[in-house]
Amino acid sequence: MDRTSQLTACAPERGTAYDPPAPSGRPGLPGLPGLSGPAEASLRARAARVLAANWTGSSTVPSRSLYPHQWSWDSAFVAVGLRHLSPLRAQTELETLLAAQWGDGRVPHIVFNPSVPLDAYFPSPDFWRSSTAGRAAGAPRTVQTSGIVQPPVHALAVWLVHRADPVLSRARGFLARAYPRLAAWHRYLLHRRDLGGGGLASVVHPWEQGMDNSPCWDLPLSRIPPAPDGSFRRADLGHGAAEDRPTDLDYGRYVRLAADYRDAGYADGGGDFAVEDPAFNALLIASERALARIAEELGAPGTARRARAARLTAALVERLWEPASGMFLCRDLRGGGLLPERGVSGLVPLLLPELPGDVVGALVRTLRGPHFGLGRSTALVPSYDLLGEAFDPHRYWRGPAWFNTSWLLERGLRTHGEREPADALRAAVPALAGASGFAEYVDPYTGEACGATGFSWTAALALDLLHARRGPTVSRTATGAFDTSDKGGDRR
Ligand code: 9WN
Repeated sequence: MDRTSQLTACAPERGTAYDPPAPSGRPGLPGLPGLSGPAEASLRARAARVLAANWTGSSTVPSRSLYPHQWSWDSAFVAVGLRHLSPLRAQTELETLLAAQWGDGRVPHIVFNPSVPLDAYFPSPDFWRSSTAGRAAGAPRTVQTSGIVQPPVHALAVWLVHRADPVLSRARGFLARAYPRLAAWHRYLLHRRDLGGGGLASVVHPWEQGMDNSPCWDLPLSRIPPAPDGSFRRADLGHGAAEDRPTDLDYGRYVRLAADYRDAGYADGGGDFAVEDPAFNALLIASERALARIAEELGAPGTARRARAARLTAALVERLWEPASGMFLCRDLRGGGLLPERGVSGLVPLLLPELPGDVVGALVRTLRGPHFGLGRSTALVPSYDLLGEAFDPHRYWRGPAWFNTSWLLERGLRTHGEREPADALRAAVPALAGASGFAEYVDPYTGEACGATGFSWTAALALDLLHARRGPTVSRTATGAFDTSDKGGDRR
């Protein structure tokens, strides 16, 4: 791709009633100005309006137009931001999701809202047929869901939401009710999804990893015969620009994979796509550490969970670390090897405090070097290698920057004492979120809005980092006193 087309403006979805106006002018990248007090207050208010507009009464849709149901990892990120506005709504968000958990422990990637018309999103409930096709796997009867999963950020989110208001959390028994569900969720991933036998969880569909259209999937996906033309109707093209979305061929393959999984009763192990992904597993490990804290808060020992997190970290390094690339890569279990593409997923393990020092050093160099350009040519982390052949600054997960991955890497950098780049990300996330109208994602070079605007996790994570700029989390203890014990890393 030549540089001229890299600078072409994204074609964001037309504004809806939920989209707050973005200030005019381009954000200056990568040196973003600090926010003045009034600008910060106005940004908070705009972010809060996005979350209020996307709230359905029991959960938050990622986008009213493009994604009109509840999505799993979106809800976890949303709850992290909502906790600063309403700890009760944040708890409810996660409880609504966990209530749709299947008997085998999986937390579905979509919980469908029955009042939304079937043609508003594809694949719709009549495609997944969870309550019939998923019966053997224990799909709930009262709510329709998809049958695949998304990254397990939930225990981390539950812990952070609890920390925002421990008094309310204890009064509602929030942790006590969430804990068994989260434990079953992790059990499902660690047992049913250890398809490679090395201890890590595998994803069986690109949508499960959350970075749907990443070039990391091109090779494993190329083996999948697409669903026949005309056998499905995409709803996403009615909202987004076709040139920014996955191609029809890739969509056909997504549909085929999902239909095969459904037709096998959502039983694990037999599918043609199985990949061990660094971000998915890093989030599982971070969440396992959060589960240890939750267990301790409930008066149970967390030691076994901490030991498991340490073992999983070692397995992650052993199976997915690639020293020559200076980052983690995906392992294709059906093709038998590490996939060479550099996706942002391979940097996310920076979140983990027990990573060996040489791995941390190499990850930070890769993040700031020519492949991701952080602090040099980019202010947010691109979703894919700036130098990769498949790089496209506008196409879904093939180059643009998403706000959730930058939020995760801010946390990772801070965990390892990399204060300067962490501070820069802490400033860039809210500034670019506001300037883009809380876009779903942005061009990594220009910060221009792509995809939906008024996107929930963008607003939520901007709020969270605005809050973090004020200093350590201050929350009430059981006695009503203020507790300032959170000091960064996984205490945040
Ligand atoms: C499929 C909701 C979801 C995000 C994913 C993002 C996109 C869906 C789609 O939207 O995926 O799950 O239709 O493209 O890739 O990360 O959770 O915001």
